[in-house]
Amino acid sequence: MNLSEKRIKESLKLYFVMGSVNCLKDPATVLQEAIAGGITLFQFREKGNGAKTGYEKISLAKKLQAICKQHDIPFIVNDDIDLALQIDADGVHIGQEDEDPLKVRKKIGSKILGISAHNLEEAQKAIEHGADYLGVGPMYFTSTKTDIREVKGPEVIKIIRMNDIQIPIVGIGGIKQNLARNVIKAGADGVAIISAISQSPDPKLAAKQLLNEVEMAF
Ligand code: 3NM
Repeated sequence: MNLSEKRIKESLKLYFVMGSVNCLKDPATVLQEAIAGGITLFQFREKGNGAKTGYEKISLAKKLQAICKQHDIPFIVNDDIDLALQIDADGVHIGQEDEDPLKVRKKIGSKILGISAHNLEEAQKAIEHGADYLGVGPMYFTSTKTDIREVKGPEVIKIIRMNDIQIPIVGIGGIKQNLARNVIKAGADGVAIISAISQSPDPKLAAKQLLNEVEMAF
């Protein structure tokens, strides 16, 4: 899938990110419920203690990808470029500590490339390196990711936008329903969420409420 910048911005509105360790029940069920609630993009992020590897990881990726395909939700793979290529995912998301973005771009061609950035300098570099969108975080404190950077809040997105950077941006980290609005108001095109959806007793309702907050904030 080669999405235009406009379509990428639209699909970032409610970006659900997860892997099996983030879920309280079967990840396929969680994803289906989140889709029913209105998520607009999905990232498979199979990381952390107890994460699946090898065949099990590939098998889960394919299962979740098939669900996304049924509902026309683009499927992004975190970090694992080989997996993204093997299953023909719609894109990849990499962090500052991952593989060189220029090399990744060569490998993935026109697939979507998302890059994590934590400040203006990293944002500028990511754009030079061919990012299609930026994931900026952590917006708020989160215990979902252990190696997070200093929390600087939505202010970082404001600074990036003040420097005339128009690239699609999604805020990530500790975003709950009552905080989504601040992230959009700061200039993000959407919010990326793990636990507020994956750990909710009702992922469909959680997604619906988050989407509503985001849409009201534009
Ligand atoms: N990246 P939750 S914070 C995957 O700051 C990830 O770049 C972050 O999970 C960053 O929505 C984070 O549960 C975890 O807080 C997001």
